[in-house]
Amino acid sequence: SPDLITFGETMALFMPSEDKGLERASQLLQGFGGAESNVAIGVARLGGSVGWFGSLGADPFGTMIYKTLRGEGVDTSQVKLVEGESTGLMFRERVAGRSAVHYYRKLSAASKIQPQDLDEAYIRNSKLLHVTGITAALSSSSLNTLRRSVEIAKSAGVKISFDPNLRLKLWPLDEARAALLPLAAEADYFLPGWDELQLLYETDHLEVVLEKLSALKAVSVIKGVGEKTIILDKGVRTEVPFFPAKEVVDTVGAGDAFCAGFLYSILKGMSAVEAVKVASISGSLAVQMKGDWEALPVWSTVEQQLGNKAWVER
Ligand code: KDG
Repeated sequence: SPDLITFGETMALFMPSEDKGLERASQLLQGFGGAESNVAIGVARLGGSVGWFGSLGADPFGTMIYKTLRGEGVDTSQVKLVEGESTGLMFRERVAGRSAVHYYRKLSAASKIQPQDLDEAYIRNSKLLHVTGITAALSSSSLNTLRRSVEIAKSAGVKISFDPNLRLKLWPLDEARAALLPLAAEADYFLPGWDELQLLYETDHLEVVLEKLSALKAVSVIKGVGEKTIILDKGVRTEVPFFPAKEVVDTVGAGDAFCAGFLYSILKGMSAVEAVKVASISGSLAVQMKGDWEALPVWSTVEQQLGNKAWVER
């Protein structure tokens, strides 16, 4: 198996080619995106060994996703292209400077994934399983599959990484909280955003949240506390400033790029703090192009930036 395994839903993505909302657009750009496959592409570009799986429809969009992931060097041996099922779709637009997403994913092939679809040996023989709260939100069978994958990983000593990826378009906050907090408790690496933590823990007091996170076994990496990342590792707290982005074109996918840099580095044996530096560079480069994963960097690009003297750990 690859060192890192992740799974979830990947959808075809359409967005207006001009700076117009969907209502007025005459042309759409076609791509694809999915939090977990974004991470997988990011890790593969950096040179890591990674596999992504999930169900796709046996339709042109499923084929596009499958072939592109393979081309990016992601192991797709466990991907299923399901005959008679559809690949989920999403449309994104910028209206009045704000990004909005419209999902067409109910009853998609991915949301019908079942625990029986998991290849246990594939998970057991990996080093790290990365899952996100989007998979938890898709359907009860998808949530059960996620829980089962975590069980399999744990029983085999495979480490677990968890990004809550809270999507309130997919489920109500109460339900999300009830499903996601227990998953955070199972994780070895917990990678939430500060905005998500405030909703999950119902407080905007950083110290209160840090106290709660200290009770978890995970190394917690909190993205976007102001312009920095806070790392909480066995009670020790470290802050790393965000790597400055030259130009911000599209922030969607920045969190996934961050995860990719972090997980790649952890698998290389780096400390959590060093891994966050790589993550921060990867996240900052990813926002400089349209699309979720297109701008994800290769290792040599990250390495050049690591030598950037103007950017120091505080
Ligand atoms: O992290 C970016 C994702 O939000 C995007 O690729 C779409 O996976 C996605 C989702 O379900 O929102």
